[in-house]
Amino acid sequence: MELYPSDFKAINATIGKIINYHTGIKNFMTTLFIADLHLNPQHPEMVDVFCNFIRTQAKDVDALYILGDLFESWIGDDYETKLSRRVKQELKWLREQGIPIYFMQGNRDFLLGEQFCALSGMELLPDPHIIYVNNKKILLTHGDLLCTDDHDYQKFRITARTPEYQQQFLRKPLWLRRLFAKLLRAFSRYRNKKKPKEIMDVNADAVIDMMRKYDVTTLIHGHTHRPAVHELTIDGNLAKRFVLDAWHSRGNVLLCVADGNIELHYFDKGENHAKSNDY
Ligand SMILES: [Mn+2]
Repeated sequence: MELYPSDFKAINATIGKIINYHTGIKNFMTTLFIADLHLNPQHPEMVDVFCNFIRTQAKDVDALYILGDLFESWIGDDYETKLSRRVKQELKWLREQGIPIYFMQGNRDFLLGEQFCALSGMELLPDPHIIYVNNKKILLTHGDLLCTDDHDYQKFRITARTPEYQQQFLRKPLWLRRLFAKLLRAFSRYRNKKKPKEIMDVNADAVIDMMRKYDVTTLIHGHTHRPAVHELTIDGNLAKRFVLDAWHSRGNVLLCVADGNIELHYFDKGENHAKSNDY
């Protein structure tokens, strides 16, 4: 009888499953968090990094959380592009491997809705949202809600998140939506350049208010593109705020591992779990 490498892999996987079933030990106890990938057709190399991340790092974990701005822009689930099709296929593949995928909308892709989520095997989460990982209570948010010093943006956010605004926008023809998104992006880039840098970060009181409201000592978010672990004290308790980085020229993922530790890892295409020192 001749055995092929793929046979060995299948046998190994089966034996692993049998052992895990009988011992009750799972060999994967890791939850992944990513945000701010800003995938767009102008940077196909980052789409490759994402696909490679899905096929390697994400395929053996407990769950994958995408905390917003997966796409640089999103004008409706009915607008399919080469990029959105590829991302959908990758996510669907991951879901078929048994990995639950959760998606929270960002400020760029807040129109990504139930339809795309269903087709790609993702569950849509509200923002903010509480989860429990390895008995640790964690609050998840994209991060833009915390930037309360940016009054113009918060005003726009309230309007843009109403069903009326969204329905009205989604009823427009695709060419008009595309044009609108382009103009909006140009305006926001121009405005953001003029805004002081502090305004673009989270407001310290907004962070404490949200963590107190949800009674948590762990918060994970993205949006600001300022990766860090912030330690703070809330009502006498030590709390931590984990901030993800954007996927500028490489990917990054927060790993919540079995012992409750949360670590940030950077990686390029083909590189797995290359731990970074700059976090
Ligand atoms: Mn964002």
